[in-house]
Amino acid sequence: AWQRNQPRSFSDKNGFEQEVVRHVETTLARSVFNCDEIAAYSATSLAFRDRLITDWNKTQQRQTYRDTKRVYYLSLEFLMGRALDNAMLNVGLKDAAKDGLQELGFRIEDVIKQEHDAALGNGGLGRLAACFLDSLATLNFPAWGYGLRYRYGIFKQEIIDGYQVEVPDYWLDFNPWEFPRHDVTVDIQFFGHVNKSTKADGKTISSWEGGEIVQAVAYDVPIPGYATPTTNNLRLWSSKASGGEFDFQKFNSGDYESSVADQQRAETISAVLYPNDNLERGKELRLKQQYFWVAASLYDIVRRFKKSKRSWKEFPDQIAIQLNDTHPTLAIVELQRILIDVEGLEWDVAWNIVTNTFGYTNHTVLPEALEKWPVGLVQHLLPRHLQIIYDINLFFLQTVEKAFPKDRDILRRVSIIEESQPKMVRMAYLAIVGSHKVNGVAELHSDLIRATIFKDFVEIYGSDKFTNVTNGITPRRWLHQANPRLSELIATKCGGHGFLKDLTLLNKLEKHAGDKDFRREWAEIKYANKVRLAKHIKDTTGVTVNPAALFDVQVKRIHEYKRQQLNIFGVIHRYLTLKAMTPEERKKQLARVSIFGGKAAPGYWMAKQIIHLVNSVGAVVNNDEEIGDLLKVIFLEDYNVSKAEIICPASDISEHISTAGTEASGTSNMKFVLNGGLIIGTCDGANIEITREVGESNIFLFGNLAEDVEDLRHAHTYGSHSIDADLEKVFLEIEKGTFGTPHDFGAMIGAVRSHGDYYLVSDDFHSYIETHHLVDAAYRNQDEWIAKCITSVARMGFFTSDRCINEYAEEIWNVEPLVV
Ligand code: 26Y
Repeated sequence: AWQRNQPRSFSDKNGFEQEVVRHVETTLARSVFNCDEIAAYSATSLAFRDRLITDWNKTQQRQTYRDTKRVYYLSLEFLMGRALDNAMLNVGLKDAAKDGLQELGFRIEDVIKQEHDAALGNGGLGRLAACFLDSLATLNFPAWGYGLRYRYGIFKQEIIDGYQVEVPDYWLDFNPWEFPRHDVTVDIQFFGHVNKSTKADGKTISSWEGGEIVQAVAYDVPIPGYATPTTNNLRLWSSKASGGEFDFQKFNSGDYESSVADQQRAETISAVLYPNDNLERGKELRLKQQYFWVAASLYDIVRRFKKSKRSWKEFPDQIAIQLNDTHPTLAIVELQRILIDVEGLEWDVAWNIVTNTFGYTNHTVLPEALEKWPVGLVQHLLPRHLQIIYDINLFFLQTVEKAFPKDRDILRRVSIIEESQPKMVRMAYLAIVGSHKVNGVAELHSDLIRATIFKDFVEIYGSDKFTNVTNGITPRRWLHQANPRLSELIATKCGGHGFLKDLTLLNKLEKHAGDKDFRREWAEIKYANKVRLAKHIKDTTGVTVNPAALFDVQVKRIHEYKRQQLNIFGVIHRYLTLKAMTPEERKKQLARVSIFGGKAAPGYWMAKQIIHLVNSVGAVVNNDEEIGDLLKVIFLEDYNVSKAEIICPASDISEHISTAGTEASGTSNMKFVLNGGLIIGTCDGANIEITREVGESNIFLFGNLAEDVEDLRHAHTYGSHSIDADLEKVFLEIEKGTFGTPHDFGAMIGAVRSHGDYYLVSDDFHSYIETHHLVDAAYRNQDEWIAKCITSVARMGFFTSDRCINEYAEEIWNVEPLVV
């Protein structure tokens, strides 16, 4: 008899084991007696995937049936990391899987480690998108993510002779978490020309014709919420030549090679994630990626909307689209094009729909990260879109002119088209004009964009259009999954694991900060986490570090504004100070391990020099017998999400030391504090709000304030600029050749000494060193240190991405959860 092939489910250890064995024997076609860790990982993932499918189908059916408003989060980056551990925890069956795997002869940690990170992002912006998906599902919001299915994620970093080497990250060999939807495809047009025609009623309509077509194929990834059946969808587009495998005309006429070449050219679009973080390079292929992804996503969204047979004016009541930075800004133009050219709506009616649909999140004030595209390039690739951009700009400038008739300069300043040579399309301005809300990602950052880069727009639209939503992180991955023992300990004081869904419940910990036994257990867990990281350090670098030393961590993308150079100069200063001591004095010093990690954009030469200096200092310090355990300098290769899950729980102090006013928010600062580490930081980004929550006595702040940066820079350039005396000693030591060929580091020193010290390294150096002395002193009093850590964790409730998503839902999207 015919049987419906139900996705199999299980709810306990035995059921899990049966499913694993079934997948090993059938799906993988292997024998259970010949099952290695990779096969165990594959079968475990397939078993959990089957479980997710049921919930996923139900969620999608319910959302379609109820037809309530949905959120679409458009992001070129989703830095997901591993999926298996997360899936097991979210469905509440990790313990069952652990026992089941043990009976089959495997340790669950080893099985989890087999999974390749899904590394479809650079850093903070991409990881934020991943945390948001987790919160959206956990809070039962009807929401989809839309992104690109890159064949290569962010490159793998190898350190060879102290230098970064990039290795391609081919990750799709076996990916059980994606479902190809070969039936969900969209034809995407590029190039061509615009045809104008006049209809009988005298209306002119434009149509975009000719050019070439590339096909977008959907791949769906289930996003399970924590302790809820809601399972949302992340749809990633992959590019492929249209018209099947080959161009058959060429194929039959014997032009086999060029047919293959066409195919490859089409596949190039979704081939690789651009590895620049906060650094715009203006590559044509990137603009192609942006349009390809945006057009496919909008086609999909509009198709779904049309099925509901509602009138167009209801579009913004049914759909909210959030733009993760300016990367998807073309969506604004594309929706306007669909509405006027394809659906025949009047310009004003269409524009009203568009602006009520979109929200735009800004993630940076750095000028080098603001996207601009040459008008000529847009014209060539997307001729109709350029016309629409010009029309949007024209109507916008007309309203500005009416409102500010006396201000001649404002039109030039706010124009979407920059009248430069060549002319440029300013994507951030287009995003503002086409959205109903614009938000920054931390209070200081939102204040800064209102006061600086978007000041004119605040004048034009009023301040209500500009808002703040301070970033957050998911406590499921960043506490429960990364630090299971701490999560269990917290649960004993917070009435179970409810805090994972309502992070403010952490405040119940506060009254236990003085409890001796609790502190001891807390300290034991931190120590165990440090032992685990020490082992990772030993395995990957060969260096032995003492887990009893103070672990000082700075892991994030390498960028001058994040000031890893300040950190390493500080480390050299510490080394010189230790060297100058007598052996007796040295014995009294606190042992430290300085841990760095992070990738440099392949074309960012200065960032690569910083990596080289860290490694060169490590090579000297780590082999200095006089120093021994007192100081170790480690550069951890290939920092990524799964490494962060080992590193964050093991930190005593982490560094968030950007030049004030440059780091929009930062999110790793939140991860470290949530894992019971303290931070040393500048008054920048979310550090300021973290300070407000945890209290000034529980954070080590230093350095100049954002409001003083401009004057200091001015003084460097036009006044005299004297370098801090201790920093100068560090420079002289580098120049003596203590850390290898001094020439290698000439540019780094020159940037501070002779090129205006744009990032204020010298201005902040003294304060930085002094503050590190305070850290040492505080760490000596372990009882009080642990109390600070516990108190800080107790006060971190605000920084969950759940709070953040609820704010977006209320203030920007106007969507409600679909209660299960
Ligand atoms: C235009 C292109 C080159 C580009 C590509 C990636 C520009 C920017 C980016 C990535 C930016 C990014 O990751 N920004 C970070 O966003 C985080 C989440 O809001 C913030 O916490 C962090 O401060 C900010 O640097």
